[in-house]
Amino acid sequence: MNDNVPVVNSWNEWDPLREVVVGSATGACFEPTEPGNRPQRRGSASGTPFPTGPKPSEATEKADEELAGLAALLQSQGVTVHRPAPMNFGQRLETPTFSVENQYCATCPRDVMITIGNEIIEAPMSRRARYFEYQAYRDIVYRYWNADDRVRWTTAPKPSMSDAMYRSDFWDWPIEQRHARMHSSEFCVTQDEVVFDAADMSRFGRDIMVQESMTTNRAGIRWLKRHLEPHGFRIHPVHFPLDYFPSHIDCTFVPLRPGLVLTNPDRPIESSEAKMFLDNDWELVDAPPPVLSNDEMPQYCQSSKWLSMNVFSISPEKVVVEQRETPLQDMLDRLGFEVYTVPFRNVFEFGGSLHCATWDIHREGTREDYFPTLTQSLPV
Ligand code: DAV
Repeated sequence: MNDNVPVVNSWNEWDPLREVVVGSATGACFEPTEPGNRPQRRGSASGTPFPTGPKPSEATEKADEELAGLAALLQSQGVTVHRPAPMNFGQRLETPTFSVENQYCATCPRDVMITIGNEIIEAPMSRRARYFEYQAYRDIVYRYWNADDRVRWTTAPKPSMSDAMYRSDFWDWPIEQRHARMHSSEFCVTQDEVVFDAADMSRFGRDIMVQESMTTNRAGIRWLKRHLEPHGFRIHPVHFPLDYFPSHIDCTFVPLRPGLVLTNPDRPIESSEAKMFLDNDWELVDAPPPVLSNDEMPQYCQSSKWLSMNVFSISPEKVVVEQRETPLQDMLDRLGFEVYTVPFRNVFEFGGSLHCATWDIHREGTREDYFPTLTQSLPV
């Protein structure tokens, strides 16, 4: 690696990948019902109670096999892969402001950890069961932090996660009420404390998109603005008004290389927010329909069928897509990408697909300005 570049260095979602963390399903528990989350079974079992406690070893073993397959593919591309430390997710949490029966897993580092240039940020998180998830990555963070004093490390303020932080009736709102209230971005977390999950961010060099969602509130976006803008970044809140349950941006708006974003046809970006992309000659290309319907997703999976577009870039030319998503593979092939595939459906019930299950720590490249019209419009 080039000695002049800090060991932590990742400015966008697509530059050539050198070091990454791939999550693990080992020791995972079912996500508990809590004010920030109401897990439901899918398909014919919907309506029957959601299981609690540790996931069966058969499920975690199948997911771990697929995660190992992703790790092996990345290694074969010359990428250094790290894995999270084991944690006891079955442990009940009792804190001064909340308690929860068990924790979740370390399958989706993307939700908790983010690299912004030479800085690692640990997100506050929005759910009780995920409050301590950052601990699975602390050994990794310390290794980088000890190795290079140019590495910045920030842990964002932890919210109380007390009952008052949530709108407890959110999950029962009828769809009309949800529609009416989402235009003021009212979801299950209130605006009183700083709340964000790292996966609501998408990095485009100087510019970072942050989705306002069930997992990221306006105070969270304000915190990111105040923290990052003095260091030369621009934070852009983004909204996808047809998504009634927005959580994490990476099944909705997925940049693949400079000038190209994979978009979700069910969830177009707010038109005023599309402007900066169109003004700077970015193409927004809709993903094809996913192979599975929402009802066909694995029974305990809480994500939508749009996990199909949760792809992971090895470089601006190479992208990893879930093995059975052939319509998307064909489209990316036509767009000039070299498409790599791995089976990953057994990971879905652990919180996501390929982008969710990774956290890139080192990509080649530097911070670039992909939106020159924004810079030109700055006062001189
Ligand atoms: O579309 O269901 C899932 C994101 C998982 N981390 C969706 C978003």
